Amino acid sequence: MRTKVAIIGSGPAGLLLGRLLENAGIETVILERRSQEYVLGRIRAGVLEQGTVELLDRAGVGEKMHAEGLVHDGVEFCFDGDRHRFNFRELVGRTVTVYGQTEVTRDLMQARDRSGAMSVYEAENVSLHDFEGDKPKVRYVKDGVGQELDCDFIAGCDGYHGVARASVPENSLRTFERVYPFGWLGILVDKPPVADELIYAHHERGFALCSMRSPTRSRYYVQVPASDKVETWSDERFWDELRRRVDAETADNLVTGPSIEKSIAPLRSFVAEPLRFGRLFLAGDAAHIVPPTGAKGLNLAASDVGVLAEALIEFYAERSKAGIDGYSARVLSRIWKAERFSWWMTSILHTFPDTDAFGRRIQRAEFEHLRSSTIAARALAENYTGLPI
Ligand code: RFL
Ligand code: PHB
Repeated sequence: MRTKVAIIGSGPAGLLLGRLLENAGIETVILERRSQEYVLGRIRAGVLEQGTVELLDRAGVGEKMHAEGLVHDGVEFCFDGDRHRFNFRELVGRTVTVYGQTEVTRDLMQARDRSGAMSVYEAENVSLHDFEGDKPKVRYVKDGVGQELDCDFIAGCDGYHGVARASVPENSLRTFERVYPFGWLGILVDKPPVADELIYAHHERGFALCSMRSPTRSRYYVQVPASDKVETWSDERFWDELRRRVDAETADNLVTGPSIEKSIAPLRSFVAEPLRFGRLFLAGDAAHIVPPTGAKGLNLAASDVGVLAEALIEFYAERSKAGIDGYSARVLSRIWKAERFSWWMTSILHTFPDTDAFGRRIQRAEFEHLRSSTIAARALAENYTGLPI
């Protein structure tokens, strides 16, 4: 079998890259380890930057997002019960859209199904070969039968635990990492959200986030120690803890109910460099991880593949290697800025086991600066709504 671009992974990065390339007449095959249902069952990101919305529009999959997504002009911070709203539209003239990763993934999968492009789900033992030369190939097993896919390029869009980054010789890759001593316990509930916009709450008991998926479906998170097990968190315990970390008005207005999903996500910052090895590219979570505090993971995945698609389209149209040669440096510049923002948001909003009284005063001073200085607030708004590529 032969294709132009073999894409490993059917998450948002792989699916969006596939869509952008197929729209330009470049044939792709997506190989995904899991089933389609499994991929759609993962509850993850909720906030899309304006640039991500524009890219999904360009890919021709924006219709449902515009019909059902919630455009938010700002977010609120709640620091030890004191609330402050950041109005992004006023500060930087930009907004974000609340539309779940599950929906983005479903829209992209449906568009791919309609186009007839090939996706292989439950592809086992995917392995990458000869990407340092001109004729890379990918081997995999489907229904017990070994397969080989010849291609021009391989896009590693297979997430943090994928095979693509692991296939790169260790001495060709430099990695940078920070692991945080806590995770986010998240629940999804079919009840209306407590507020019109997201509330990021700092409290000495730990961080909390009030988010949403729709006018009738809410998503809430509380910071928990990295060692906590989800089984020890009954719904009641979760709601009690959330109420203690937000202001009194929010606590009173919470509409609680049985959780329909509950899971703990560890927090990590990670970057690999470079992101191109001959004819193999890394994009999305395969290349970098951010803690979810800045809502950047899915958005970075989208901007990576936006740049990669442009580079590959240029290669096929003009036989120019300029775009693919520049891919790694171009995306890493934006990735590091998003890493910095996500690390900073995490640092000011969470309670760290080793934070002393001095550290707590510094966190408070960050909040006071943000709420009293339009310049500081504009920097927050510029980063949250998305830096240009
Ligand atoms: P994904 O989504 O992990 O998809 C990778 C796919 O590759 C498959 N795969 C393989 N396929 C073939 N062979 C192999 N050997 C393979 N190994 C793996 C996997 O099965 C999977 O289907 O990566 P991608 O596409 O790069 O997308 C990245 C995003 O999923 C991620 O960055 C975001 O979810 C992060 N994130 C958030 N991002 C935001 O922009 N805004 C948010 O509000 C936000 N909130 C979050 C988040 C992530 C969270 N968790 C659970 C990590 C909230 C949470 C709780
Ligand atoms: C979410 O709704 O899942 C969400 C929102 C904002 C974040 C992280 C996660 O920063």
